[in-house]
Amino acid sequence: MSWDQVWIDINIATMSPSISTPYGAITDGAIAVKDGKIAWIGARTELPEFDVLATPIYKGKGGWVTPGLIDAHTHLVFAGNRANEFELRLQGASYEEIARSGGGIISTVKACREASEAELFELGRQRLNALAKEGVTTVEIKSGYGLDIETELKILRVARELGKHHHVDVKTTFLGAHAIPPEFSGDSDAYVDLVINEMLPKVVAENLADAVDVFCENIAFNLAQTERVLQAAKKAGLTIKLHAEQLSNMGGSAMAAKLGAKSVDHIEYLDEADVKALSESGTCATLLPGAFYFLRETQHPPIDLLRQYQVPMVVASDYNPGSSPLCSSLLMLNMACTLLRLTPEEALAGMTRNAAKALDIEQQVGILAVGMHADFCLWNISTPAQLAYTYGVNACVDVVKNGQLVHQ
Ligand code: DI6
Ligand code: FE
Repeated sequence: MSWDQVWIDINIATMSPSISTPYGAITDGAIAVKDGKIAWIGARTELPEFDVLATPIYKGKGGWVTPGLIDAHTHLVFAGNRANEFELRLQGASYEEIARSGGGIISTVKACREASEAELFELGRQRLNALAKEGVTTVEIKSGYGLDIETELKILRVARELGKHHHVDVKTTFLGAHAIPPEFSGDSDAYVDLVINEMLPKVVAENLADAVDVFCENIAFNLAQTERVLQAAKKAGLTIKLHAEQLSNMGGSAMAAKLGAKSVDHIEYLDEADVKALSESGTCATLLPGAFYFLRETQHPPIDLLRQYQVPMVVASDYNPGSSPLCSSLLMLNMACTLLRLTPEEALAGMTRNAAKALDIEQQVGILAVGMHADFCLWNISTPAQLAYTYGVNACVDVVKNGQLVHQ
């Protein structure tokens, strides 16, 4: 066998559903990499003969290898911060009150309109580095803090550039319908027209987005407006997803599921009929424990129903300055368990296998199996549950992206 590298002295949480052990685990395993892909994976004792002198061999000191983590929902390109609103909320104001009085998303929009592409790039790069240090190898980044043509395109260009200049793969999502900008206050339909007729065609022409998202909520866009945007996105050949059922049940999830959305995100207020709709359409349910925590939400997403109907659960950071200023994927694994009551295995699946489904990249990443990208992390842990159990001492030892050892 001629391989580019071989990993031994490792345990492997493959997260593959075709291996029946918890975490799809292979203890005392080995991985061989060739041309950026996994060429062989299995028990060390079954590793075929190979040229040990000509092949770099990496020893994992008995740690665990997992698929590279995938943060499938972030808003990490933004300027400014909202610490002042954090203080207001601690004095009693609600997130919705702040949003209605021109703060909230709109205050970040002002900062983003003023920021240069270079400034946004540098801010995004630092945040991407923080996620990468914790083993994230793929991230989704949304626009939505521009709300005018120029700034929406600017944010998406920055997100694309980040992907080109960083080992972390970036999937971009156009979220022009995130909030109603002040210029269109009182005429949200006209803003939706702008999103559909002017922004979207430009986004498509420049190939700036892989998907389209909408914030369907009583403080943002109603069901009919949301459907118009998603239909237009589908027509343009983009995948669709939705911020839905975060603060109330607007029916967005069921509608998006019917349109074939890849995921619906937040979903604290999802009901059983909605869950059924997701399971019928194969739509993922993205849980965002950081926003749940930071907004001190008390309505829990219906985890038992999602399990019952076998809807793939995704866990993501929702990293953003308003509702989840927490730039850590590992922290989300912990919160998904402590706050939302996922098992550590479900949480890890939510940041690997299921996150890949939500981003439509499950043929390449998300599990460790022959033919998949060699995209994995080595952790200094003695059991995979430790990833969700503890937080603060970063156990990520090595990251391999497309067969390349990343030095960070
Ligand atoms: N839901 C959220 O939690 C974020 N966007 C959204 O649609 C919040 C964005 C912000 O407050 O800046
Ligand atoms: Fe979000």
